[in-house]
Amino acid sequence: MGQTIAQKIIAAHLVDGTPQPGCEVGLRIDQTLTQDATGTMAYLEFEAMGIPRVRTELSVAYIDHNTLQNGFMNADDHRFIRTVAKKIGVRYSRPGNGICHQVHLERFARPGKTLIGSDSHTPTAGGIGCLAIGAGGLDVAVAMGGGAYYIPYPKSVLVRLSGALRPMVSAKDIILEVLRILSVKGGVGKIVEYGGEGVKTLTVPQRATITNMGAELGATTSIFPSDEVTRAFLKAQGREEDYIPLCADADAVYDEVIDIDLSALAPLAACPHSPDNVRTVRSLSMTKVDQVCIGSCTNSSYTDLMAVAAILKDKTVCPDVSLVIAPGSRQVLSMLSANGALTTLLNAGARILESACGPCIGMGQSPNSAGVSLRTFNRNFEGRSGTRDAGVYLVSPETAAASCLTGFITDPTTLGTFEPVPMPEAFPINDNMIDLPASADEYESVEVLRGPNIKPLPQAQPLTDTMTLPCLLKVGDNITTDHIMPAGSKILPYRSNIPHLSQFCFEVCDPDFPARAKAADGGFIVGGANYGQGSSREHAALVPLYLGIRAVIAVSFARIHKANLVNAGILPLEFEDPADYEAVSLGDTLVLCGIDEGVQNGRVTLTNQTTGRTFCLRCDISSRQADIIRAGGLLNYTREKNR
Ligand code: MIC
Ligand code: SF4
Repeated sequence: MGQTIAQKIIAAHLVDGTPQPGCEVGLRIDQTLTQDATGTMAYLEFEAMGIPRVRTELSVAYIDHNTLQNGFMNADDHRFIRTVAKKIGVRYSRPGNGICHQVHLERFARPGKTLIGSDSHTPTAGGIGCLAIGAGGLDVAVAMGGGAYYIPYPKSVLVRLSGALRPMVSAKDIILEVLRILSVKGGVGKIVEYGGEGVKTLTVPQRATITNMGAELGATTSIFPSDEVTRAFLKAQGREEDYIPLCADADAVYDEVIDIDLSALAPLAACPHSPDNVRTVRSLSMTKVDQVCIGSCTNSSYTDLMAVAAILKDKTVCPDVSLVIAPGSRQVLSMLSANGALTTLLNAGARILESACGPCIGMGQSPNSAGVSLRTFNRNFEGRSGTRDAGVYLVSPETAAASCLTGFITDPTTLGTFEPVPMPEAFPINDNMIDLPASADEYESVEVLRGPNIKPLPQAQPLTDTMTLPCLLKVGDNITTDHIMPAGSKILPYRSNIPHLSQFCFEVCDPDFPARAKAADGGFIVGGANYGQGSSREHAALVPLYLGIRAVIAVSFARIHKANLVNAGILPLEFEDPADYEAVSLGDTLVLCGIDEGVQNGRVTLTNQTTGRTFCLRCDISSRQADIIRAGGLLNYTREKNR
């Protein structure tokens, strides 16, 4: 039987397990990336493992999330990451050099390689044919140390593209269409592959927009073939030698096939507050707009911003609208500056932000009260922008640009046609903002500089066979890691200070939760379907651990968060019958029985002491994960194994 692209890369990197659905497989990891909001923790964890130098082919530390530098905390964290990276053998992409996924795509990602990153949008590199997966910081630390990365062997989905996009319809509209079809839960446990005749009409940055937002499907990753378009992009980035061709076998078998005719697509928007709440832009044309933000790892490439410049040329942004633009990398920004497009954007009234995540993660530019914000980003979860009652719409750069001129959500195809922006044959290459690590002879003398904001990691409690504890929080479906552990300019600087972060845990859902949890001295969280969707931040597990959470009982989990719970030593349990979710209320006393065996055989009994009802929970973890839970988390487990 033929193989899919992902199956080929997995087979070439398999170090443990059986490659079939339902089994867990361990993969050798060629490359890792971290960003600063998750990186501090990942490097502290790497240090705690006692391995002196990284053992990957390439590891890069990016600084792109925490760049406001309000107070000393961010600057201290940057300095820690810079010095620790130098010591342990990691390249360091300085603040200002760009967003991790954009820079990695430009300078490092390679077809056929495996990459894990402590950021959920690591699959961006799937646009170049790399098997790129988002993971918690601890998993990245283990991979940096040469350990395997484990995933449940995924099912495969083929999205078969035909035709070509009409002018002013863009890659963002393709992935929004996939989200409309599959929903934010539709990709869980699956790898989404793109194929069909339409693939060759898409550039690498367009492909990367699509694989980037595959994270919003909950997919393990998304991947495109590596073809002549890939070769041309690598050549333009001065690294044609990184090219290898890669495609699925003609007789590859997929679990699911979705057909999309690119020529039939219209501009789409994801409406508040979920990336799968998709409607046509045309149907939203009466919606008045307060803010437009262009950028993020989804849509801030050179061609994206050139398309925006073409639309804004010799025009002025509507007076009611604030337009901000964050170019994805210094390479992009310098190209816009060299060819005059930056002046076009400035003359139109754009406010230019540094090449970083910025408003995407609530680092400034929160919309006005009840404001409508159009963003070319990938997430529009409630409160993520920093304004709780704002409505964020996710759109393409073309729709964003058209709308900031009219002040209403505007279908860009109504503007007439513009010359398509060609892909450059050669990008200007300048890696002087990527510092190389110390050599094998020098690294021992490098001093790692730490700031006072770095606090110790919380420790998991030993597992007991029975736990009798209260339900400290009950939440609904599709709870995101932004609900569990919000980010934003007030909170993000404390990513290496779990005690401080804990005050904000579940702030959007129930601000009393942290105090209640502390007073209770241990308890459980009950959640609905797709609990923990969104980011890879392991803080969404470490902070509940610090607050005494011993198990999360949910209808179902998002992949990365479930792994992070296990890595932190928290039991992830699922209702065998989803209807039993209704049988637990906030404050009920819950008794979990048979945990010792349950982590091994997959079943734990729950008795609700308050109501007298008893029912079954699934403990759907691998035997490796059971050992991790027993050891009190992945760090202890890895230390024990390395002893
Ligand atoms: C995000 O987009 O939510 C983030 C911020 O990039 C996160 C990582 C983090 O929380 O630091 C992600 O996507 O993993
Ligand atoms: Fe940064 Fe936003 Fe991309 Fe996350 S989604 S990496 S915050 S740009």
